[in-house]
Amino acid sequence: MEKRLANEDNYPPSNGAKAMKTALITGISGQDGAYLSQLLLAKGYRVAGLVRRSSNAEKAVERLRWLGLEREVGLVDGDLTDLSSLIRVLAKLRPDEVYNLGAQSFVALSWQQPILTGEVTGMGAFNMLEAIRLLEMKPRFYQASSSEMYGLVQAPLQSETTPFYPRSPYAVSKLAAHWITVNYRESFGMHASSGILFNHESPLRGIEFVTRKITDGVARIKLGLATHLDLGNLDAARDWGHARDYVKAMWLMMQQEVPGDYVVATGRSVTIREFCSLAFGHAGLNHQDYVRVNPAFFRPAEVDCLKGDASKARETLGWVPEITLEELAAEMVEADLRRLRQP
Ligand code: NDP
Ligand code: GDR
Repeated sequence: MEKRLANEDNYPPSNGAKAMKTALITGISGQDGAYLSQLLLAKGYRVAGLVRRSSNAEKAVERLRWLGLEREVGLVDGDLTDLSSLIRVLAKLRPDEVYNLGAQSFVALSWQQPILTGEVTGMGAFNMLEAIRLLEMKPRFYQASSSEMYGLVQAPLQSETTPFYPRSPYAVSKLAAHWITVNYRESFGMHASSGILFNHESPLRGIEFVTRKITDGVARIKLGLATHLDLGNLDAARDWGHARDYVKAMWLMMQQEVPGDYVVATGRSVTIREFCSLAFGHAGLNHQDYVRVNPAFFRPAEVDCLKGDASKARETLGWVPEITLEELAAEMVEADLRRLRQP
């Protein structure tokens, strides 16, 4: 089978239709990058993604392949920590929209690699914005901000006006990236928007994140491949949505005449324990029989409870989440059962 490798010779891609706009996605190999590619291709965009060199180029297209899109997008070599690569890629592609999704995105790891996290998750956004400014280009810019910025929450329901209190090197880095996005908008008139997205999951979620770890664990236990599942703090609560819904909000932000910042959330917050109950329940299992608390997964500083107020996104963008948490958990468990049953 022909493989689309991370090589600029693969550009420009063909999606079979006359391209309307060109979008550049950093983090295209990640969960959101895959779903955003799917959405933009369906809208007739030419989609290009920045990928890091890896000894295993197949990894970069794994999620795109899951969605049947690995031949539909163009992959260009680059790294958010390398300003010169961003300048080269922007000058070559001249995108209409830039979605900056690339990050070291695993909160727990950010205590072990705080400097790398700062350089990629924080400075990466500085680099991309600066590359755009130096080239005097005018693409619309989306920054993947995070509900983690609220951290030790200052209000029970978090909106765009709630003060931030980051609780991890990841969240501190995201906050820097968020404010530089606001600052370049205010300083240079850039069409730069920041989506403050609450947790969103899918079958394409990385296995290290708690929802996917749980649904993979459920599938393993169901199929007799494991006897239990070790987790950390079961009392933390998150406002979980589906990634497919959330990438729509990103695109909608880029279509507004006026850039801005938007909270994207469902407004429903449930504990890890409740998510376990849903996921195990979907497979006909009782989570209390299988889940063990292992302090090795506790974090040095925890974000106890997040719950977002997405009124602005609803009123301005017309965005509402369509997939319920029950549907999300069921889809993830089914996908993991299918994966593990494959030879
Ligand atoms: P993933 O972890 O699935 O994907 C992260 C992406 O960033 C991968 O494509 C990864 O590439 C890429 N990347 C990592 N380091 C670099 C680098 N140095 N240069 C270029 N690219 C790099 O994240 P998600 O898809 O879940 O999230 C997308 C973005 O949204 C992230 O910025 C995340 O922090 C943020 N976010 C996510 C939320 C969620 O709930 N999913 C909520 C709020 C914000 P590689 O494959 O090579 O590792
Ligand atoms: P989060 O997601 O830190 O919210 O960041 P994660 O799924 O890693 O943790 C959510 C909560 O679950 C608790 N938890 C565990 N977490 C993991 N990973 N593994 C466990 O075994 C476990 N047990 C309990 C955690 O303590 C935490 O409270 C995600 C990422 O996608 C970020 O990039 C993004 O910005 C935020 O969501 C919004």
